Amino acid sequence: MPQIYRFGTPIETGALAASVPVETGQALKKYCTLEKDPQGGWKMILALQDNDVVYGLGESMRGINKRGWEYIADNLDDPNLTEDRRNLYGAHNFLIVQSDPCLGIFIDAPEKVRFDIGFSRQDRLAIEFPGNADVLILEGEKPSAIAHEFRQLIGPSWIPPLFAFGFGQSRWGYASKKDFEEIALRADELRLPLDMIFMDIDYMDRYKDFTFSKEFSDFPSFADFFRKQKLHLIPIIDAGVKEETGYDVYEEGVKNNYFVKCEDGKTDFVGAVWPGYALFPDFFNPKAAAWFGEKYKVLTDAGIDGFWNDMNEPALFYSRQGMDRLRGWLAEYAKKGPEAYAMFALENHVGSLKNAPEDYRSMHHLLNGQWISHERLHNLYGAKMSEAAANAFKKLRPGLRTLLFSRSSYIGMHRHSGIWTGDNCSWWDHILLMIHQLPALSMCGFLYSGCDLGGFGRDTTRDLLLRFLQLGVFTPLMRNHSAAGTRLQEIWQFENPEDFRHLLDCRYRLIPWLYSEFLKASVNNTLLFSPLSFVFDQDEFTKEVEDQLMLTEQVMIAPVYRQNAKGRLVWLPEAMRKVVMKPDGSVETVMMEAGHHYVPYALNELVFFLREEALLPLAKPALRTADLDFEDLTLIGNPQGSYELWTDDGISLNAPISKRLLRME
Ligand code: MIG
Repeated sequence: MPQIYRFGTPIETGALAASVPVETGQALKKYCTLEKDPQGGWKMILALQDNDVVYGLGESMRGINKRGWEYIADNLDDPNLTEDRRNLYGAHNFLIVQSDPCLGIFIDAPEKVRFDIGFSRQDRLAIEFPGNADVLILEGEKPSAIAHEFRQLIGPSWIPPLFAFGFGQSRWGYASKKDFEEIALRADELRLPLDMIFMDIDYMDRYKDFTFSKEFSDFPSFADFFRKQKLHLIPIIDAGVKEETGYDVYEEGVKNNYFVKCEDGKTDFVGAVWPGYALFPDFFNPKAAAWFGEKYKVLTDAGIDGFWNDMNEPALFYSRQGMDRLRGWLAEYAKKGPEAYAMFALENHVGSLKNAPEDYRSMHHLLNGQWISHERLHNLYGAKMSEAAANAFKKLRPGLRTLLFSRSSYIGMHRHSGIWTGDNCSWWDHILLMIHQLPALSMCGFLYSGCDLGGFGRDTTRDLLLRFLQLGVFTPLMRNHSAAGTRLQEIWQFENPEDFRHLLDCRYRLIPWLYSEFLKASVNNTLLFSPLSFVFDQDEFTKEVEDQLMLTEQVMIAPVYRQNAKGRLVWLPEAMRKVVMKPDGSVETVMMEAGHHYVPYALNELVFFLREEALLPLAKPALRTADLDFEDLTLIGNPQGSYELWTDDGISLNAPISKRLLRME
């Protein structure tokens, strides 16, 4: 039986959708030792045996097995996703300890939580959480059962519109109409499947949310041009609202006290982000949330049906107070003249302006009639922004699904939004990072997710982009996105675009199946991606496999993530059917014995594995998801097998699902 152990008076986070019995926090002692720290927080400590594995933590660094590092839930905008990072953009405080018995642990608290998973001591799991927290404990026989139970408790994962499974082209820096038109044009010329074109911050008038630069003054007709080609423009919305007299969003927000305040509860908190000085909507105030949500109307009225919410940790380049502090310090420093470590002191003072803890501490929200510091609910801010948007869409686009994904997140947000995993780099290791994150995201309900394919920061290469796409073929969000200033990364920047086209064709051919499996995973609260060990739990070696994934219980993927490799070693826990989708459009399947194999995997083919009993439908290639024929399917796999295909209309909220049993005659 799931059980909540309650400490203090936790803030309502909305993470759980089901009601779970509550006991006093002290009763947690039956699972662990419990220590109180002088600041009022708690530390729970569990012993780890040699063979125990710890899974979970959604979007975080390191492996599928989280042992051997310390992770901190503290949503942060920092684009350096190196191995030693402790906190990323989202707080997904759920983990599964595979031990005897298996335990699921969810720390439901939107402030800082520290997971020391064998960092201080290899044989110990220590979780430090604040004085106000709900600790949910699940017991089960297997990790997969615990994951399933957790997903039931947090409620069904959000289902995006069908077009969101198409390919998306994006780049920070597209600013002119021509930039966007060019994408449609080139994709057309090269016959590249495409459904979405993303608009980054440069479509706005000086980074003001819900405005357009001069270039897009006739936005509705501009949007129409793409709609006619069955392409979806997906604009970005940032959390910070520019401080500017005459700007309606700013003025209305100030007048109605809709922005986050300083400690005094009166002055608006001002931080610098892309628009310069900016204010932050207080999404915890229902009126402010409804008001901000309404603002998407200028875009939905123009036919826009998808958005990405960015900078909602919220990211702070610096604050007005921080800049004042720096000025004071610099004046003093200039008087003194340089001393030892001068450069470090300077760098530290300037660098620590960014996302400064004292700024987050000074931000204040009025919650249930009481002023509380942002620090106490920091990890929920981005989720609340996306909830505001999702609620507004119900009115702005009644009965229709709207694509939405967010950078910052908290468990619970998975019921109305997806995520992307932020500013990765054009690094081979970041293919592996996505492989590690996908199953953990599934455990936390974030089924609609993906990374920036090709890598966001730094320069990509042709082979890296192809390898990223070979993984991206399987991730619900499949988007090529890159940062301004990096090497151009659209497919047409590279030789032999037909190799890329083939991978996109593979994706579109797989969409009926992928979408069907997505629906099942959402409705049945099952994992879309899981570690091999969740499915093959009799086999000890699979616990060590960190570069292959199960995508549903029937398909195994083993992407290549090393440069110049012409294939890779693959572990088959049982006899499986290797599927190769060849560049000429043919599909080769061959049974392989259980065991270790070197499997060739060329840049221009798609390789994956089916369990022996599995049957999988493939559609004919199409250039748009809307043109996919869900009736005209080829079946591959077990000649005696069957497949239940789930479909719906792909656009309506609560669309009825129809189920069709497919068999090879
Ligand atoms: O500070 O809008 O993660 O996808 O291209 C950078 C510009 C702000 C961060 C996002 C990235 C986006 C970029 N944004």
